[in-house]
Amino acid sequence: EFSTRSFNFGAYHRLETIYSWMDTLVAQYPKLVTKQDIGRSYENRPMYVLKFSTGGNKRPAIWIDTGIHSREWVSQATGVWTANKIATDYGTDASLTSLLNTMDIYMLLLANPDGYSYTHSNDRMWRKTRSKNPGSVCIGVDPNRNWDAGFGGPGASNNPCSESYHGPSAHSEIEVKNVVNLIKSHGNFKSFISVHAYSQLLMYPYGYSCGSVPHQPELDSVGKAAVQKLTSLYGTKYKVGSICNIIYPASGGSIDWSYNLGIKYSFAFELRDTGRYGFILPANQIIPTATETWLALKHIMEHVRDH
Ligand code: ING
Ligand code: ZN
Repeated sequence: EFSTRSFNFGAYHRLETIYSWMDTLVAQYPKLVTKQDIGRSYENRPMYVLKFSTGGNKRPAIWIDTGIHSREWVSQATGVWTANKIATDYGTDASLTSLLNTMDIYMLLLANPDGYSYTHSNDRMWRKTRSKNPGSVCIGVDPNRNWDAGFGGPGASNNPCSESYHGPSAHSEIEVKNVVNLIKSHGNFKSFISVHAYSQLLMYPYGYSCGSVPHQPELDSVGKAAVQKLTSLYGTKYKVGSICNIIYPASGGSIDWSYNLGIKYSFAFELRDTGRYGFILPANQIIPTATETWLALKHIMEHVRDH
């Protein structure tokens, strides 16, 4: 219905628009991009992963998810821009091209599709999934407290009405389970990057503990170098550190789970801004945010490729 050339990357779009844009991207770059159905959401929406691959079988891979919290709209919008950037730069950007000659990139642009739909139809500030909680009138689980990593520990709530409700059990949320299944069955992910907003942070594990992970020095130096590149573009300032030390204790987060599974290069971004607009970041900041973030993503991916 539209070519990727006429798509407005500087606007926030509804779920259906993003899903149909994904089809045009696949149609335009069929040798590079495929769409994989990883299962359904609680409300039965499909969950699609874009796979960027130049061949091979289960090559070492990089995971990027956006929109696990539905109200963080600049995350999903950055994901869309980034997917387009990967497709258009392959073959012209030497660094990205060499990366894709040995590795695959997987992107889940709408990690919480029910929540995203709800932020358009009912409540712009919805964060959680939309699953029913038996015995409670409150809806939804925090999908970034639901992973099997310190599940139910500090920084998560056992109250279904809380914005950080961890859910009845680890991976109770089908949206989380679908990702867990893909990552585990693939078995060759080297990096797991989850994109949130806002606060301008680049974080590594752990959230469930304030102690250092074994690879803390390497993750910290990769993160700092990535952020230096991000800042070089427009001067946007970022802080780097472990989740627990730099933001707050948070158990059951996705990158703690991926790190404990053996995916060393596990990172989480908090994109713009620092609170002036917060979740309601004006659309004219989407492209600048995505463009600067790309420099950091590329730095991390290059480090993963070369190590
Ligand atoms: N912040 C994240 C949250 O889930 C985070 C911070 C990231 C915690 C990664 C744990 C792991 O609370 C937002 N804004 O959602
Ligand atoms: Zn978030």
